Amino acid sequence: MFAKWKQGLARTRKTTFGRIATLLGATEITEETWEALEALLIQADLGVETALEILDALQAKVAQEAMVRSDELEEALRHELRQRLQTPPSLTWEHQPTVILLVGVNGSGKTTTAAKLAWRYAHAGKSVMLAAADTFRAAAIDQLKTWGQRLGVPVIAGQPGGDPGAVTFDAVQAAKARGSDLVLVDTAGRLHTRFNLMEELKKVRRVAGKAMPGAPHHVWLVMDATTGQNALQQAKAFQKAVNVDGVILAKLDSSARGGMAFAIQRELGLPILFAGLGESPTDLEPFNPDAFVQSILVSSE
Ligand SMILES: Nc1nc2c(ncn2[C@@H]2O[C@H](COP(=O)(O)OP(=O)(O)OP(=O)(O)O)[C@@H](O)[C@H]2O)c(=O)[nH]1
Ligand SMILES: [Mg+2]
Repeated sequence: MFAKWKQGLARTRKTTFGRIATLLGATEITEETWEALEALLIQADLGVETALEILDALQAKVAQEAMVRSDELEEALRHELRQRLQTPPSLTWEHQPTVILLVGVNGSGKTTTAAKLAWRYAHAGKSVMLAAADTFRAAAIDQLKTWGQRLGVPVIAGQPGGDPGAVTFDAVQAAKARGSDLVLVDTAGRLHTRFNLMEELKKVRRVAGKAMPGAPHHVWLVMDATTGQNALQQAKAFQKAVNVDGVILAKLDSSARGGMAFAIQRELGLPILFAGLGESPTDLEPFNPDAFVQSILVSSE
C-alpha cells in the first residue's frame, strides 16, 4: 500500500523527517526532545507557525495523557500532521464542459500537469480537450501539442504571440460544440512582468466566462515542491488575481521539502488536490493525506 507515495516522498522522508523519526526512536521524553523536535519541525519546511502549533498540541497531549515514551509521541505527531491536511474534494461533473485553468510561475510544472490530468481523465472515460493559452513562447505550444498527440487528446492552439484569451474562447466553444467533458487550459508562467502576467490571467478568466457563463469552474495553482517558502508569496499573488481554488504540488519526487504541504494548507487555506510524483503522464496522484503522512514519517515498527 502507498508504494508510489513512499517512493515519491523518499527524499523528504530521508532528510528532516528521518531525523525526527530517529529522535523519537524509543527513549524517554526529555527537555532535549522538545528542543530538538522544534528545530527539526522548522527545518522540515512546515513553516514556523505550523511547527509551533504542532509542538503546543503535542505538549498538551503529553501532559494530559502522562506520556513518557517518545515513540508514543511519534504516533501523536503523525496524528497532528494528518489533522492539518485536508482530504481533497473530487471533481464533480456538473458542467459540460468543465473548464479548468492551470496557473503558476514559470517552470512550476503546468504543462506537464495539464498532460497528466488529460491522461487521468481521458483514462477514466472523459472526453478531454487541451488549450494552449501560453502563447508567449512558441515552444510552449509545441510542448502541449506533442503531449496531445502522445495522449490522443485534441489541442486547441493559436499562433505564437497570439491572444491567450482568444485561444481559451475557441477551446471552450469547440468543447461545447463537440460535447467534451473537460477543457484544461495551460497558461503562461512568465511574461515581461509579473503585473502583465496577472492581468493576462485575469483576462483569460474573463474570456472563459464569456464563452461559457460560470467558466472557468476551477483555477488550480501548480506549485513546484522544490521551491521553499517564497513560493507561498507567489501563490498569494495568484490567489489575489484569479481566485485559485486548489493547489497541485508538482515535483514532490525531486524535493526534500514535502513539509511545504502543511504551510500551503495553513497559509493559503487551499486544499492540495494532486501531487506530482514523477515526469510521466501516469505520475500524478490524487492527494492522499494518510499516504502522505505515513510516507514522510514511517512508523518504526
Ligand atoms: N520529477 C518531476 N518533474 C516534473 C514534475 N512535473 C513537472 N516536472 C518537470 O518540470 C519541468 C517543467 O515542467 P513544465 O510542465 O514545462 O512547467 P511549466 O510550468 O509548464 O513551465 P513554463 O511553461 O515554462 O511556465 C519539466 O522538465 C517537467 O518534466 C513532477 O511531478 N516530477
Ligand atoms: Mg508550460
